[in-house]
Amino acid sequence: MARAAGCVLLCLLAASVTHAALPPPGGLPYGADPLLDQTPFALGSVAMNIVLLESSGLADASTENWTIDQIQNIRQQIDLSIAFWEGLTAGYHPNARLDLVANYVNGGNPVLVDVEPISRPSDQQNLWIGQAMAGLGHTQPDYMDRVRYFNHEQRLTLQTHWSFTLFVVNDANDADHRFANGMFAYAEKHGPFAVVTYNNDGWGIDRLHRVVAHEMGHIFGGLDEYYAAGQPTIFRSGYLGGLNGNSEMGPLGQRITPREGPHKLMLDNTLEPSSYSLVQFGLRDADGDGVPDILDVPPILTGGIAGSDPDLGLLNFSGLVKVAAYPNVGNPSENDVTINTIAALLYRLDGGPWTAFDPVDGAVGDYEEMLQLNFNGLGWGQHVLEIMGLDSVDNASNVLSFSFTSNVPEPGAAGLLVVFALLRRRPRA
Ligand SMILES: [Ca+2]
Ligand SMILES: [Ca+2]
Ligand SMILES: [Ca+2]
Ligand SMILES: [Ca+2]
Repeated sequence: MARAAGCVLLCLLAASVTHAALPPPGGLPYGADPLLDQTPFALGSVAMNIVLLESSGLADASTENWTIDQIQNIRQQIDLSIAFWEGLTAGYHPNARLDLVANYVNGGNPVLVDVEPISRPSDQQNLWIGQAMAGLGHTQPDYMDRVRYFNHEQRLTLQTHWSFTLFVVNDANDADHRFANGMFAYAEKHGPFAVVTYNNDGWGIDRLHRVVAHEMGHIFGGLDEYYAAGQPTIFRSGYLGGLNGNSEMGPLGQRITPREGPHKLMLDNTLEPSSYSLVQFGLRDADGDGVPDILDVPPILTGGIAGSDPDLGLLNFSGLVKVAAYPNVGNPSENDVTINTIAALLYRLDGGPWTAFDPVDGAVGDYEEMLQLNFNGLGWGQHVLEIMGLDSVDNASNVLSFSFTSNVPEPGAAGLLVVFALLRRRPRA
């Protein structure tokens, strides 16, 4: 959750709770479970489902009513949060960058609920989250599951890799701009949702973007760094299992000066994450090549010679190339996932130039591709065939290499022309 603005006592009240990109083939990142893996790291395209709650007055007195101006302010602030987050990955390979899709649910209109959320303790969120999700068609017994199903549905609709929901609660008339138990902004780690209010204690609407940016840090696996949150430096979090090294709480629970200073995203909502937070979000590129570690895993090519005839100069290769996922060391109970896809298949003959060819299904872009290469009429003598695959962030697979000796008499040039024509023929879907 976000640190309280102003006074330390309020901090103590606030206990811790815990697309420009290509669409994922089949609707899901490789290895991902629809409900379990919704925001494992801050890479790829993310549906940010924004739900504003409006009290109907049926169960509680309606003390808050959204105005058009307020909603406009929220949109402006969320745009700033998105710009900040996308900026964190701007230096990465285009197919590795974070791409947040602001998805204003219900046509941007507030969703009706019977309670007045801000007048209740935040731990009664099941009342209004459950009803809002039911209104959007999700009625699983557990209200958290309703959000997970909703997130996945939105991911499929928007063709994003990931998905989470941001609930925005109106507190314009509330005396302290906090829920009845002192809470005001919090998120579930790795999703499925975050909650903010309009003013968030003393932060105010003009700084909503900072509060939203902080809560998104939790969505992508980050821990709080302020002392009252109780997350010491020895805690680890995120897909990479990064240490909470900039925490104000030392290993023995003592208060310490944070290593990289107190003005950081997960400490006081400053728009500058500590280096530790970045690792928790999955934003580490150890070799500095623009491909973050989580995606810097080469695809794996397997295969062999499926047939050959030296007298005809005939050589057939058959194989499979598939992406590989970085291990989810921080959350072993969740899946190893990647957003990488196979982007190119290449072969070369006798050390010549690498030449692209199509997979068996006619188009690259899946997590795995079947390969077939058929040579006919290779000329007399020894030949070396090499094959490899590239993924969407330009990782090269292992290279498979095969030697072949042809008995076809010279000249073989005519035969090579035939080969080229075969290779470029695209199967029809
Ligand atoms: Ca109302
Ligand atoms: Ca209140
Ligand atoms: Ca790298
Ligand atoms: Ca394919």
